Amino acid sequence: MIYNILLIGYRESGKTTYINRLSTGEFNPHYTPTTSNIYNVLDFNTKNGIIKFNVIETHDYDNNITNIDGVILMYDCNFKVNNTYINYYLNKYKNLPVIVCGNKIDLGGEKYYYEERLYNNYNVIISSKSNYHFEKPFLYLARHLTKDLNLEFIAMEAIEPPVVEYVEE
Ligand SMILES: Nc1nc2c(ncn2[C@@H]2O[C@H](COP(=O)(O)OP(=O)(O)O)[C@@H](O)[C@H]2O)c(=O)[nH]1
Ligand SMILES: [Mg+2]
Repeated sequence: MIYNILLIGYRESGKTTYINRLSTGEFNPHYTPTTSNIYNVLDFNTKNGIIKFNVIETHDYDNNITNIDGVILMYDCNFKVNNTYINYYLNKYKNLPVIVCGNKIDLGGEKYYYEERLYNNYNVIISSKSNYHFEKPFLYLARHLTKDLNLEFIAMEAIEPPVVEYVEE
């Protein structure tokens, strides 16, 4: 099963970094503005098999991207969020699972951390730098899209190194 996920939110909130971290493990400390939509496929393993997400990152506030199954709405939790901005997307995608995701908690974020409560159970605080709760947005979407609220991700099985036999000569 493959689900189309829209990744949208504030500029520099860390959307590109987040997806790169999940797909390659890399953390890039430099900011490169994203100008066009970016597509990435991410796989998550569950006991029921692999779930694939086709993630579309966009900066286009009024985008008309269709066939979306779920939304990650990202902000930097070290800055106050603009509720009009958040509510615009919550309303636009009200028929879909939307996870509001405050990134960069490793920088402190104490001041605006309370925003977590504003959006109840569909807000999560993460850090792409420290990996804090960084699988949670996709877990939330996976649970709602498969309608299995107890779903858990399991680690991908590492490929075993080949067994080498040493023969004494
Ligand atoms: N400290 C910290 N910096 C981050 C984190 N995630 C992203 N960044 C930085 O934030 C900047 C903007 O990230 P980017 O992914 O390009 O933002 P985008 O515009 O939303 O795609 C970059 O300099 C990243 O290194 C994080 O969790 N913690
Ligand atoms: Mg970007």
